[in-house]
Amino acid sequence: MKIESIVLREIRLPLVKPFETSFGITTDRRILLSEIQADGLIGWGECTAGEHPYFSDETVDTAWSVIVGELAPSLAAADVAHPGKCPQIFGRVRGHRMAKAALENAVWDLQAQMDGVSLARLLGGVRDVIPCGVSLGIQSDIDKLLAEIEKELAAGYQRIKLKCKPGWDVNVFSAVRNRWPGIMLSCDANSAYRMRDTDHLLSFDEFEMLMIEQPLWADDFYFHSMLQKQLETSICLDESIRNRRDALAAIDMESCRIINIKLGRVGGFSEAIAVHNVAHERGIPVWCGGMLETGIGRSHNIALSSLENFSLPGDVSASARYWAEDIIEPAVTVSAAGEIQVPDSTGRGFEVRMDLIEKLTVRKEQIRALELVS
Ligand code: OSB
Ligand code: MG
Repeated sequence: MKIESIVLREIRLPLVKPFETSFGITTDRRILLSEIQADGLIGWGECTAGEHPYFSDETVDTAWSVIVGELAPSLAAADVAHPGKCPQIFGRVRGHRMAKAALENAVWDLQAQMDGVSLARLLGGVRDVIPCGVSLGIQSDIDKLLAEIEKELAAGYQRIKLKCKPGWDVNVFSAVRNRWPGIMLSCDANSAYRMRDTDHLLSFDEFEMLMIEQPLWADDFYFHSMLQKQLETSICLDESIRNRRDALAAIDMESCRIINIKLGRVGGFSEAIAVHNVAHERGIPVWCGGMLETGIGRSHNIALSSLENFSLPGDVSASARYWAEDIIEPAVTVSAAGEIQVPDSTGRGFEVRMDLIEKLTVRKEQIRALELVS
C-alpha cells in the first residue's frame, strides 16, 4: 500500500464517571487518534497512552512527539507490503510502544479494508462472540462498589475485576464474596504491593479469585515468580509483559499462569499476536485488557479478542460504561449473556463519527508522504 497522509488528532472526552486505580483517578480523557490514508481508504488507530506517565512511561504528549518526529515520517516513506512489516519500519525507535501501536493498528485496519475482509479475520480470529468482564475502579465506600457490581452482573458481565491497593483489598473482597460466593472474581493491583506484603497477599487465596493481576513491580518477573510459588491463586501479568520474549520469560519462570494482552502495551497487533501465540503453545490462557478506549481502540480490542486463545473474559465492555456518546457507530454493546458480537463486515466493522470527532478535536497535525519526498 502507498500511504498518502497521516493525520494525528487529540480529542478530549469526559468519562461518564471517574475511574480510580492504585496509581490515580481519571475523570477526563485526552485521546490521540491516528488516521492513515492510502488508496482512497482511511484506517484508524487509537493511542492508549495516558494523560500522565503512571501506568506506563508514555503519555499522550510523548506519543505525539515521537509519532510526528520519528514514526510517521518512517511509515510515510516506507513501502508497506503488509501491516506485519510495521515493527521493522519502526525498529530504530526504542520503546514508545503505545505510539507505535497507534500507527500500526491503523495500517491493519486499512489492510482489512483493502482485502475486503473483517479485521478479526485478517488477524486470524476464530470467535464470533467474545466473553466480557468489567474492571471496577476503587470507590469511596464498599456499598457503592456493591451497587456497581449488582448493576454489571444484571447486565450480564461474566467476570468482575476489582481494582485494589493496600487498604482497599481484603475488606472489599470479603464483602463481595459474602454477597456473591460463586461469581468469577479477580483483582488488579497495578503494582501496589511489595515482597514485604507477601503474607497479606497470601491471605487473598481464601477469596478463590480467578487471578491477581500485577501485584508487584511493573518491570518484574523474578519476584512475581517467588510470590507465585507460595500463592494458590494464579498471578496474571499486565504491565510486565511488553513483548513475546517477556511472555516466554514469564511463562518459563512461572511468574504468572495467565497473561493480559493490551495492544498499546505490546506495540500493536503484530506483537499482540506473537504474545497470544506463544502463550497458546504453552497452555497459558490470555484475555484482552482495556485502557479506557473510545470505540476505535475498542473495535481493535474486539477484533484481537476473536483469536482462539482469548479464552477468558476480557476488560472490553460496552461504550456506554465510559462515554455519553462514543465516536463510533453503532456504539459497542454487550448481550445479556455478557458477550460482544465480533463484526464480520469489512474492516473494523464500526463507522467513525467524523462530525463528532471534528467537534472534539483540540489539536491536529498532518504528515504527507509527498512533502517528505521533496
Ligand atoms: O491495569 O487494566 C489496567 C485502566 C487504565 C489503566 C490500566 C488499567 C485499566 C483498567 C480499565 O483496568 C479497563 C477498561 O478499559 O475498562
Ligand atoms: Mg491491569
